[in-house]
Amino acid sequence: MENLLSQIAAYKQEIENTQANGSANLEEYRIRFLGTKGIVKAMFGEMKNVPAEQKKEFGAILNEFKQFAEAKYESWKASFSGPDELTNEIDLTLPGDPMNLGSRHPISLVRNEIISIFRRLGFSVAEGPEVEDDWHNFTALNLPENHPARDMQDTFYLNQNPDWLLRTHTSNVQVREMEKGKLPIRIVCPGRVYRNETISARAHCFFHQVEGLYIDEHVSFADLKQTLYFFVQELFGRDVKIRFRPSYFPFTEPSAEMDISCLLCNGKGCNVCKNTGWVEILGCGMVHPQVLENCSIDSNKFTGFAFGMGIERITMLKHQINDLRLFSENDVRFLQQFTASL
Ligand code: 2NM
Repeated sequence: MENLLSQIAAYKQEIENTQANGSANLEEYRIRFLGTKGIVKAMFGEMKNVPAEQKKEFGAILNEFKQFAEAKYESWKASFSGPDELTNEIDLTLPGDPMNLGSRHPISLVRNEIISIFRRLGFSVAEGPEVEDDWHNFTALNLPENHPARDMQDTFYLNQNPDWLLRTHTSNVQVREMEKGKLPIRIVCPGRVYRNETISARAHCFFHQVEGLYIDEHVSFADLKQTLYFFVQELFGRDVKIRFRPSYFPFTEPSAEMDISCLLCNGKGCNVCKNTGWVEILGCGMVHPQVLENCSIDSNKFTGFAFGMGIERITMLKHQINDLRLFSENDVRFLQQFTASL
């Protein structure tokens, strides 16, 4: 009995000295003193070795010891309220796991680059519908009723209503801007366009364009040349040279195609420029007076220039990509090669 009492006193001293500094600790304490194989249980087990006349006294001491151990446990546990307990399990100062970001599509990157150059020249961005009516895609743009571009072969018409189609260029946006009647107009129109073509390395049923339009009093072909020269110098570098070749579009008069000196061979001749030293990058011209009149703009007072380019074509030149289909297959091994510089 004396022996047991001094043991209990020693345990009480131990409990008194135990410092609360974590939930792992707390659990250790619970198992050591209050667990099914713990000290309190073991001391109660000693009861059978105590002489009968001392059992009552020893029982009271044991109960007091048990309550003491339990009270210590409860007060200690209460001192760890939720979040504090968590901080012992997780180091909140550790850096997070890095998230894998995707990369921008090369078409988006080049489109953004083109837009930012024209923004610096005072152009703003305009957008419009991809499902368009005949007027905004063709008629207003001076495409005669029997023009080959209207052929079923080239244009996707909607089954429900043959007056509706998928736009074949983003000029529909420019028509809509002109119809608003607010002049001057200085816009670029980026967007997706559709043509009914057999898919190959050089043709697809959809692709992307940026078209531009500038209408004001006294806008001249010289303005067109200087604007586009600045544009290609910004996009391809100061050393790039340009040339214009006469061309034909129903919506411009005069019309031209613009070439730049070949980036790959510096004009010496290679397979990209087919040994000519030049590569075509866009079509352009002075907006046809009939187009202005179709949009209720006085063609005696106002003139304008317009241009259009394929983003795929420019991206292919910039990155030496030889198959148009790569842009729509979305193979990450292709897409990851283009970092978001813009
Ligand atoms: C091109 C080439 C030349 C053009 C013309 C117009 C509008 F609406 F002003 F008449 N928009 N885009 C144009 C002119 C487009 O793409 C090769």
